[in-house]
Amino acid sequence: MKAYWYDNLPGDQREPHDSGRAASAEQLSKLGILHYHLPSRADVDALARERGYKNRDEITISPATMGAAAYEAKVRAFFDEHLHEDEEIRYILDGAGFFDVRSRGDDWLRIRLERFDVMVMPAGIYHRFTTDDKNYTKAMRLFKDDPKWTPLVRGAETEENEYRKEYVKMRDGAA
Ligand code: KMT
Ligand code: NI
Repeated sequence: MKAYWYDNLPGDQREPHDSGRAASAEQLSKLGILHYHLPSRADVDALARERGYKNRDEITISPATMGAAAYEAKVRAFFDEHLHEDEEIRYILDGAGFFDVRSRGDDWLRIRLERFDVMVMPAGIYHRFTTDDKNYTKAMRLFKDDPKWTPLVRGAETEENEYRKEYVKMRDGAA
């Protein structure tokens, strides 16, 4: 795991976009994000159990598994800023990927996850995802409840979403 401020420069989303300014574990935890490196699947199962997760799936995001056109569409869709109404865990099984999350000041923090990295993202945080320039992420997605897994794209409606409001209250209280 490596975290830094996104450079906001134009160019392919899959490039690192590293501004050179690192983000600390403390900054991430203040946003409600937890991260671990868990090479043992049993540890991931234990984390899921402790946090009350019932569902999981595995996804391989690559042109080889999805087909080139579907892959490009998926990568674009994941990069559309959104939130979920439930906490979610992402466990990278192979390859790597970037999660961008919004800071308190509404800037992008980029989190690079590699094999065996785990991230717990709180409900209501605005985020987006992309593969890197190797175009390959194999990940386990763990979620508590099926319907709440739906991505809600940022807009006037999500600003009024109760999970969003709850998250902002938590985040601003933690500062
Ligand atoms: C999300 O919540 O945006 C995703 O799950 C992206 C794909 S999982 C690596
Ligand atoms: Ni998401």
